[in-house]
Amino acid sequence: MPITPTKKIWFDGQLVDWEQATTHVLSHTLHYGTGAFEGIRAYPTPKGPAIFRLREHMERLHLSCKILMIDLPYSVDELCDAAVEVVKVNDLVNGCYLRPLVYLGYGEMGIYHLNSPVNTAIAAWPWGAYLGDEGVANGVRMKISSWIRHSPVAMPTASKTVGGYVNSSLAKVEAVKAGYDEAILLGHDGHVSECTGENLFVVYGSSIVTPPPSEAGALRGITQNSITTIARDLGYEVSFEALRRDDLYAADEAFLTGTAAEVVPIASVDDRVVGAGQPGPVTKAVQATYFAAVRGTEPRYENWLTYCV
Ligand code: PPE
Repeated sequence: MPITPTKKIWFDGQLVDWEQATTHVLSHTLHYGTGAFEGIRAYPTPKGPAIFRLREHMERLHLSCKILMIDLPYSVDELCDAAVEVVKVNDLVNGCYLRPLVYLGYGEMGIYHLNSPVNTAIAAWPWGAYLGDEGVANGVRMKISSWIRHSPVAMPTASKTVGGYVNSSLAKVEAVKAGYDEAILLGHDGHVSECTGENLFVVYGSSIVTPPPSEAGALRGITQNSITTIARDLGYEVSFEALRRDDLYAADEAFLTGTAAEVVPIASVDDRVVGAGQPGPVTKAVQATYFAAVRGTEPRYENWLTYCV
């Protein structure tokens, strides 16, 4: 999806012009993929723009770096302050997507990375619905990928590692080329893991099930966590259980969750229509509450917002 440039990017502690936030071709992460990133959204609220679950995202960035043995030189508080500054300085009053990136820069070549300089950037720009407005409203067509998710013994799946997204790109391109909107990846043991940039939920009646991130080799999604809380608050039962491919075909409803994608109904999986092929009542209820929470119109979840005013 195209990027709409804004004015400033936070780069190693300074606000620099958008065009100046560049790196050398011999930056370590470009060659070996050892780096970590986040995806965060800010939304307009009645009290001004607010970033959703900012602290949790910056904590996960720290965890990703710890796992990769990258010494992130900014604290969670400093990164949170920087993110707020980026939203403010770019006048992103209608909301935006924020992309923090920690990468290894220019200095050394060779796989051993502990002597490479660490660079940290936070960019932000307006970004629409990742899987399209039509997908958010009416659902997306999913395909089980021929690529399996990384085995957690091959890649640390709890870390949002730059290089790990090669697996996602392969699956995404395969699905789109085959005429679908998005891919679902099975894990190394054949259980459902996650999508290329989203977690997945299925609904049986009024019971909601999602794969346990650690066992499934999936990212521990912050949206997955928000939806679990919201659904339980709405009175639904939510459990973390391993799912097989045919459990998806048997579902009454299904949806995916992620910061970029938000909450998107699944219309079909491998051309098997999910439920009635239209977003079901449980999906619609959690989706509506999620959109109210991020937009600051559901007071119960106001502590998830960091105002940028
Ligand atoms: N799984 C993967 C593999 C993943 O990349 C994401 C986020 C999630 C699950 C959901 O996590 P959370 O955002 O905390 O609910 N993917 C980010 C990057 C997407 C992209 O394509 O780029 C995002 O949604 O910002």
